[in-house]
Amino acid sequence: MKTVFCIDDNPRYLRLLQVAVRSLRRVCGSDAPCLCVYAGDDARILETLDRERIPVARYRPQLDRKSIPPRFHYCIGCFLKLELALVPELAEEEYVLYCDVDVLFRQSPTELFARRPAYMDMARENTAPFFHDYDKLDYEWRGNVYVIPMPFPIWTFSSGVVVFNLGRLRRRDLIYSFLAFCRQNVERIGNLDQSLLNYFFGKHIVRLDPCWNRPPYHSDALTEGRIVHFHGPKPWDVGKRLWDELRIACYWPLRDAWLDYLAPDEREEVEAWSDEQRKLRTP
Ligand SMILES: [Mn+2]
Repeated sequence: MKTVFCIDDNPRYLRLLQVAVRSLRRVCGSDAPCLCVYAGDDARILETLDRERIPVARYRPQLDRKSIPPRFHYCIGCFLKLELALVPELAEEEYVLYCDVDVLFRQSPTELFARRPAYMDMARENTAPFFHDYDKLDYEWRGNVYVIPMPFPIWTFSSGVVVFNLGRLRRRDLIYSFLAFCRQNVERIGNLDQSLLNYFFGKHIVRLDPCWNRPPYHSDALTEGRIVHFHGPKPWDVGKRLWDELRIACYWPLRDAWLDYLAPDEREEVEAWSDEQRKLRTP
């Protein structure tokens, strides 16, 4: 099974991707199949991917700046994972392991590669179940209106690590129906790509063990985290007050483990990002 990552032109995503792939190769071997879906045009990024021997699929998303409202453009790259079923380079893949670039592999995800989800498998996010302003969402597709009742209370699955059944999404154009739902409901939902997956696929999502998507702020992330997900503060985010309460437990040792994958010049650049934040922080 291929491990798939998605980036756009944010240079910090590139740094995250490099560490994600290096750690994948350390635990799975240097020939572990992977693919980076890239929705940008920056020659320097392509050069770095080439140097790093990361295969690239250049892709123009359907959920683009025209169909996604401007207030989400700052993080528009997060929607890319929703379209993996349409990426030509993945047309032969029935199943893929999608990972956010802000992950660190600490053990081979052999168990994930063996999974054959009906639609998709994801780990639960450690949030309380919640309710939503809408008790149903509707959308129109190819002349019909569809209504999706919300599975209240909603237990959210994290979109940071997902085993996708791409074959299933391609069958009967389900992917196009889902993208119609996304375009028409992105303004009504809370949490971007993740909510779109949770609300549309609801009870079809099967739960993964939390060790496959462990945030560093869990007290047992060092012992239990097989894939650590820097959900919240990224490894250079050491200053922003907003995340003070998330830089706890295993954040610091896992940040060190992440930094250890960098070459000296790369590390210097990341430390400079951290210093910028420390300077901005007022006593
Ligand atoms: Mn993430």
